[in-house]
Amino acid sequence: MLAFLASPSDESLRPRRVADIVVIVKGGSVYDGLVDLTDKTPSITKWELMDGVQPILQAVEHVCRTDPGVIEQCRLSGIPPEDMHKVYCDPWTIGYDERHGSKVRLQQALMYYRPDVDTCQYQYPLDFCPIYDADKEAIVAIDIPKTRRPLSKAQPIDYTPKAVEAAGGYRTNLKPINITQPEGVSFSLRGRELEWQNWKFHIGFNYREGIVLNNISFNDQGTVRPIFYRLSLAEMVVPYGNPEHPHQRKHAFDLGEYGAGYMTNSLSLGCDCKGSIHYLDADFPARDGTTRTIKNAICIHEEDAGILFKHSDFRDDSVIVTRARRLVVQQIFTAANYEYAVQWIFHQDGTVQPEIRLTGILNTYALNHDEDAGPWGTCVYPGVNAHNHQHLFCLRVNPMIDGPNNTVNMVDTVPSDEPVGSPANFYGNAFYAKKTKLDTAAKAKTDYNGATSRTWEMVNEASIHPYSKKPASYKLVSREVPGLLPKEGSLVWKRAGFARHAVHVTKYKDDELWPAGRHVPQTSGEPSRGLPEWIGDGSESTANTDIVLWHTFGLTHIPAPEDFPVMPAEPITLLLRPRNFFRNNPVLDVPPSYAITPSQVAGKSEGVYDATDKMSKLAFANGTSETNGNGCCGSAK
Ligand SMILES: *[C@@H]1O[C@H](CO)[C@@H](O)[C@H](O)[C@H]1NC(C)=O
Ligand SMILES: *[C@@H]1O[C@H](CO)[C@@H](O)[C@H](O)[C@H]1NC(C)=O
Ligand SMILES: *[C@@H]1O[C@H](CO)[C@@H](O)[C@H](O)[C@H]1NC(C)=O
Ligand SMILES: *[C@@H]1O[C@H](CO)[C@@H](O)[C@H](O)[C@H]1NC(C)=O
Ligand SMILES: [Cu+2]
Repeated sequence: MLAFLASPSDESLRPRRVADIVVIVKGGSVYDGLVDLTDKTPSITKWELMDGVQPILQAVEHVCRTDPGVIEQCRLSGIPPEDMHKVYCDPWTIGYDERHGSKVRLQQALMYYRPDVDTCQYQYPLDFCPIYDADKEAIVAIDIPKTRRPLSKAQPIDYTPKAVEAAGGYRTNLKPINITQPEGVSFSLRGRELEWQNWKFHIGFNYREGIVLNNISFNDQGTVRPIFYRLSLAEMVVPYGNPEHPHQRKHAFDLGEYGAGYMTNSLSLGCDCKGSIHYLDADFPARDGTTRTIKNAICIHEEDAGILFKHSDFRDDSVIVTRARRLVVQQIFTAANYEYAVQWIFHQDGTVQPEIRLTGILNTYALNHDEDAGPWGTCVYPGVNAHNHQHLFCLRVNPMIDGPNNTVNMVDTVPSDEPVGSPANFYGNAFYAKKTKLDTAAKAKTDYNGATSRTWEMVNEASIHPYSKKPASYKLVSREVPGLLPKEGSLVWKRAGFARHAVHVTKYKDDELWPAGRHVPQTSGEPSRGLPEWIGDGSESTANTDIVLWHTFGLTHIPAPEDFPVMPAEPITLLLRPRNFFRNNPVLDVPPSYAITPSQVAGKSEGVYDATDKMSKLAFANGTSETNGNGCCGSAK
C-alpha cells in the first residue's frame, strides 16, 4: 500500500479491489465474505459462517403500531387504539439481553407519542419497551416496568417556528454576519485528494466511520513529510446510568451498531456550513445491488480562526499581527434523537483538531408528576426524565510521523523527585516532562491525568530535531477524558472494552479497524471483542513499529432543563500537535495583517507591511473608519 501511495500512477502497484460483504440468511445465519472485484469475473476469496453475531442494524416502526400487545400497552398508558398512528418508536439494537442471547436478531423499541404531528415525540415518552424479532418480523416480548407511568398530560414545548411564534416569537436584535470570500477558496481538490496550506490528504467515507482521512502529509519547505496514514472516529458508546431494567440495555454503539456513515445528513448551503463551501457525496451499496447516494454528505470550507500570532514591543510600539484561518472537513450524523457534528479541523501551523459538537434531543423516559428523577436522571420538563449518560468516542490514529515506524510516549509534567533543600532541587521549584515509553500493548493501557497535564506523543525515534535533539512527534492533547462510569464487570464494561482506558496502543494489523469488534449488535462481552481480544496478554511490542493509537474521550452528560427541548451544541475538542517536528514556527511565512519594525516606528521609513482588512469597520461609526482606527494593528496612541 505504501508503494502505491508513493506512486499512484503506477498501475502495477494498485492494490486489488475487494468488497467486504455481510450476508444475513433468512433464519438468522450470518456470513462474512470477501469478493475480489479486480478481474472481470469476481471471485469469492473468503466465506465464513459467523456464530452468534448480529451485523449492523436497519430498522422498522410500522410493526409496533399494529401489534395487539403494543396496542394494549398504549391503551393502559392512555392512548386509544384509534390514535396508534400517533405512536412512534425509535428502533435500537437490543444491546444485549441475557434472556434472549445473540442468535436471534432483535431490536428494542423506545416508545413515544405525538399528540400533534408537529409536536416532538421525545417529550411524551411511553414507559414500556417492545422487543422486535427482525427475522420473524414481529414483536416477541414487551418489557413492562413495575411502576407504571401513564402518558404525560403536560403542554408541549417545541422548537418549531410555529411554536416559537406562539411563545412570543423570534428575537429581532440580530444583524447579519456576512462571510465573503471574494476570490474564492484557498484549497483545491483532485478527485478526493485535498490540498491546503501545505497539507495534503485524501477524504474517504464509509458506512461505519463516516469521514476517513488517509495519506496525510505536510509540505515542510519543499520536503513532503508523512504524518498520519489514516485518521477516523472508529467507535463510540453512550452508556446510560439508570439501574432499573431494561435501561441497562441503553448503551448505543452508534458507529458499530448503526453506522456514522449510514446515518449521515445531507448538508445544505448557508446553514450547516457558511461561506464558500465544497461538498462531497457519499455512496453506499444498497441491499438490491444498486447505489444509495447521500448528496452533500461532507462539507469543506475555510474559516477565519482569530490570531495566529502577535507581538508588540512595549518599549518601541513595533508590532506584528498575523491572522489564522482553518480548514474544516465536516459531516453531521443523526443517531435517532441525537446529532453529532464531526469536524476535522486543519490549522496552518500543522495542528489537526478533531472536534465533535453534540446537539439534537435528549433520550427521554416517562416520569410521574410526583416522582423524583434523581439521582440517575433529571426532570427536564414535566413528565420527562432524561437519564444520566456518557458519550465516549474512540479516535483511531494510525500515525506515520516521518515514516511508518513510530512509538508512543506518555508525557507527564512532574516536579523533580529530589526534596526541597537537596542539591538537585535546592529551591524546590524544579519540574520536567517525564516520558514513559509505551513499548508494549499492556504498558500502553493508560488513563488521563489532568494534574500532570498528561499527553501522549507519537514519535519517530529515527527523526531527531537538530536543536532540541528530541524525536519528531505529534502530541495528542485531550482534556475531556472521563473514565467509563459503568463498573468493571458490568455489561457495558465488557462490551465496550475500548472505553476502559483513555489510550490503547496496538501494533498495526489489517483487520483491526473496529475497537468494539466487527459485529457489535448483541455482543455479550464474553469474551470482550475488539481491542481487548487483539491486545491479549499485551506482550506484543509497540515500539518503533507500525502502530495504532486508540483514544477514548468524551463527556459525561448529566441532563438539565437547558438541554430541552433541543440541546444547544456542546463541543468536545482535541489536538494533534507537531512537537519537535518543524525546525521552528512553521507559519512565519503567513502574510501578516500588519507589521511595523522598531526602525520603521522611529524613522517612519518605508516598507511598513499593511494588509489591514478594509472590510472591517468601527461598530458605532457612520460607515467609514477614518477615525483613530488602524484597528487591531497599529499602535493606538
Ligand atoms: C499520498 O501522499 C503523497 C504525499 O503527499 C502523494 O505524493 C501521493 O500522491 C499520495 N497518494 C495517493 C494515492 O493519494
Ligand atoms: C448580508 O446577508 C444578508 C442576509 O443575511 C443580505 O440580506 C445582505 O444583502 C448581505 N449584505 C451584503 C453586503 O452582502
Ligand atoms: C520498520 O520496522 C520494521 C521492523 O518492525 C522493519 O522491518 C522495517 O524495515 C522498518 N521500516 C522502515 C521504513 O524503517
Ligand atoms: C450617524 O450620522 C448621523 C448624521 O450625522 C447622526 O445623526 C447619527 O447619530 C450617527 N450615528 C451614529 C451611530 O453615530
Ligand atoms: Cu448527552
